[in-house]
Amino acid sequence: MFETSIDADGIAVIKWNIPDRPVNVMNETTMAGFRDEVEKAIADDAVKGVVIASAKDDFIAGADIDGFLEDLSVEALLPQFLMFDKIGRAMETCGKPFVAAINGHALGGGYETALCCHYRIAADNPKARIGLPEIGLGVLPGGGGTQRIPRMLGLQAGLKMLLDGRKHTVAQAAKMGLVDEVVSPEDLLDVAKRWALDHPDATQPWDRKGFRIPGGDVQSPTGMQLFPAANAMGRERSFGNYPAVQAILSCVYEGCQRHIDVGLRVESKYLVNMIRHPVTKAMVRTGFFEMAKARKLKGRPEGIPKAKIGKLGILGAGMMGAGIASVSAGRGIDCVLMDVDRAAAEAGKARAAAPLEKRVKQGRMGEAHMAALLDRIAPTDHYAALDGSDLVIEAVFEDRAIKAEVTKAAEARLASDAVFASNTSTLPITGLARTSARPANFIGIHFFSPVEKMPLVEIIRGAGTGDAAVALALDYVQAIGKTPIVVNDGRGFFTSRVFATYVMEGVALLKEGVAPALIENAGRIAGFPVGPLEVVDNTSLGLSLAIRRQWKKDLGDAYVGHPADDVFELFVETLDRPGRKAGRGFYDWPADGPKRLWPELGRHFPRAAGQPDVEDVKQRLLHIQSVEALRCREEGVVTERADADVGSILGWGFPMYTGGVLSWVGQVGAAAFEAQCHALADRHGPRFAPPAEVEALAA
Ligand code: T1G
Repeated sequence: MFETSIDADGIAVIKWNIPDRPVNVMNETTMAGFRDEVEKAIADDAVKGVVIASAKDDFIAGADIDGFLEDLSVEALLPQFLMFDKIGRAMETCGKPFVAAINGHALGGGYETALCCHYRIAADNPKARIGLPEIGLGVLPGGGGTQRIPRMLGLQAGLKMLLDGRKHTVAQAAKMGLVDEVVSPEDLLDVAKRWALDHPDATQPWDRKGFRIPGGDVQSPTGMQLFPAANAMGRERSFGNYPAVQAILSCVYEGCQRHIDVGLRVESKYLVNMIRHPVTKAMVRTGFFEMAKARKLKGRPEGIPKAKIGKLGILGAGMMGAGIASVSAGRGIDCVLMDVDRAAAEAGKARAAAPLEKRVKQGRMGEAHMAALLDRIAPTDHYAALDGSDLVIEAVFEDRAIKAEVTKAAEARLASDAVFASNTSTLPITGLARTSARPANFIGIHFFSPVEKMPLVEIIRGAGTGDAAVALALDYVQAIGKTPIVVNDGRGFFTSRVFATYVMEGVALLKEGVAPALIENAGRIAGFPVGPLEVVDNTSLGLSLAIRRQWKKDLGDAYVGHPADDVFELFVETLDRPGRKAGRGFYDWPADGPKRLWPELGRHFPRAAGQPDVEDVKQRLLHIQSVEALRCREEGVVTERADADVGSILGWGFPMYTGGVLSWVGQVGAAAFEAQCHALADRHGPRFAPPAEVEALAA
């Protein structure tokens, strides 16, 4: 686990090298081993100083997240963190200099180990990330981070770093003062040893007489101004959905008023509570493990060689087609961007260039890089240019006839193993594949807008889609650096179908006379990026109306109406308020000012006498989506809970504290969720009635 050596000058180097783990992680076993090495070095009179280093590519990746999903007791957890605190204080106060030689990732407890050293030297490794990302896992920097960072950076800068949870590059870390020096990788160990030799009496600032927190203590005027504001900002960002925000504020507020030894105990107790919290379990399971598995294509069909996408054809140079071209060319894929005529194709290429030009202006991309990327996008108006494409994605109008025409013409140019994909957001793939000469190579690859920003891609298997096409689609999504989920066919697939229920429920609430502001704020307080009415303004009421009408036409008598249907008709056909593009929908969207809810909403939907509680509205907006996701699971549209959870969080911002749209059922408790949904169904209609096997479907 540790390779310790002592050189002729008496400098001990303790190298982390945890066996059978891809990175160095901290758990009960490895921390006990580290404690033994540190205690030996401190006790050995021949040792004049100590360098903490790593034999792996990373330095230390922090606490062993594998253990976070176990149901550990306070009695099992607390001693581990108190032990780490003891090691850290021994390193700081034993009278020998400790230096951290940070060769790679130093995250969470890994960076906190470096914080217990008197000096931190980082190798200028562009891949390395340094920071305290714990809040992103639902926990807090409990290895001393909440006590040492504010004492090192000051309360305000310290709180910002702890609440941001960012993983910084070495350059950023040096600029912030998180590391003291940056050297070349080959010089790292020597410079670290030299520092230890040159600083035999090193001490930590907080161990020096008269130490004050830079910028003012907690009870100073600065501190007293800071915490109320920090509290309010914390609440505003999290609406209380993320307990770690409050816990971090409390650790800093309570711990930094006391001696660091006491502060560290305060912190350990908050950490243990956070590790055991259901929100942490949900965030770690979905936000760390499931998303990593999705990025690593865990569901990829077996035995199919990796596909290399050398050439991509894109049909339709509109916003989506241009975005697909931009992200694909950005990852080195040659793209043919086709539209009805050359001018339209060129306009599409210009559309693809726009976000890149913005990045060049911001200094985030070089001119040459942008030019090289754009050179990979070839605008065209003829199908022959598609020859040699490994994959073609159509992003033409949501019109079956147009899609059929381009499918036939494009397939005629493709090799037998090339794949044809539709970027349709709602039309069933199986139906579209009927116009394909090669249904086994026909698949859905559904991007989200804006393509450059949205991390999720939904891959949809039609009834005839073959494994080779699924594997190629997955390899393509991985190649462009996005996260895929794989779902089976159905109207609206998984994402469009479930997300639509959020919007529709918001409109149903409006129609019932619930205050529009209450609806919108409840959506945000539940954790969604924007309220349901704003979502439909952005995506356009006209589109919602058209989709609902298409469903009605396709389903005939099987169509189940929704209270929102006639609201869309009213707004689009009577009131001429189709949405944000027109400057008016449920909101007014003035060109020169902030949006505001249309003041006339109350005239069309008179305010109900008894307004629901915000918790009731939150529950309706969350549960309606989980019920629809359960139905998707029951119908086999999604077969893995992880696809539903990852797809909901990355696809439309389902709040991370829930763990995702299906995990939310588990967090509420399947029995309680079922009872609440039946009560909602009694009050608001059968759309809330959950499928029979809630517990099994949510598991
Ligand atoms: N615990 C357990 N496994 C980990 C791990 C960790 N901390 N970090 C990485 N792995 C595994 C990962 O699951 C994968 O396994 C393999 O290593 C490669 O990871 C007390 C409480 C370090 C930047 O948040 O950010 O410390 O899939 O594919 O893209 O205050 O992993 O191969 O089987 O992601 O090069 C804080 C989390 C913990 C760091 C590397 N630490 N890890 O990224 O490789 S909380 C973190 C990462 C804490 C203290 C608190 C990244 C990485 P497998 P990978 P990568």
